[in-house]
Amino acid sequence: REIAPGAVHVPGWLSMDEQRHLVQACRAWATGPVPMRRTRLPGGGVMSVRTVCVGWHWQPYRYTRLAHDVNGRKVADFPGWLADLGRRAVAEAYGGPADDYAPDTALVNFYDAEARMGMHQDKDERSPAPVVSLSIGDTCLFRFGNTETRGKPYTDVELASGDLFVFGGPSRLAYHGVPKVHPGTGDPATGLASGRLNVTLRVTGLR
Ligand code: MD3
Ligand code: FE
Repeated sequence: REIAPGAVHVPGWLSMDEQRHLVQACRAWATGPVPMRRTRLPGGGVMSVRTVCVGWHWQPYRYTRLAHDVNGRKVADFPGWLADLGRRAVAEAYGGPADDYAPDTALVNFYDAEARMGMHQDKDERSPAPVVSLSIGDTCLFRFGNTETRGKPYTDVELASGDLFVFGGPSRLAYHGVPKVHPGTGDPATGLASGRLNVTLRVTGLR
């Protein structure tokens, strides 16, 4: 389950109850103060993924308290139960206590059947702490690359509903992306009728 140093995949980690709870929470955030939207990129492009942020607002390529690029409002507070889930996730992946892991932001990405995410690095956080990724709904093809280039070598992994992935240490700055979602592969019992949700927990290093 260690794909690369610090990159640990735990298939089926979330229970069905936890997945349902996360779907409900994502629904509330998606219609909250700063609604879920396709992020506009500085070059004029628009992401195919829909995103809503919790705790801090991410806009390319920084974190802010207010969503200046959407409606100027403050995003929803980061809940304590989500930080607890993050600590349990890091403890599970790395096999030890993670009491010092204090995520303060979540990026919730929704993929319809056509959505993709190109190869990129997550380097807007000013903390070396790991990123926790939770997947719900349709299975996707996840591409985990290297820290030097967008291209090869990379490892392809299928991410299914309930899967946990933790990216820390030497993997924290690796290129990664989602080249494909497999429509109709999710279980509607999660509360998600179609598409894929990915929730990433992060430490911004901001205050
Ligand atoms: C590896 N999300 O939000 S999750 C992102 O499925 C993002 O929505 C994808 O890439 C998604 O930035 C991939 C897996 C993931 C998330 C963060 C990482 C892998 C990562 C940060 C560093 C290294
Ligand atoms: Fe990313």
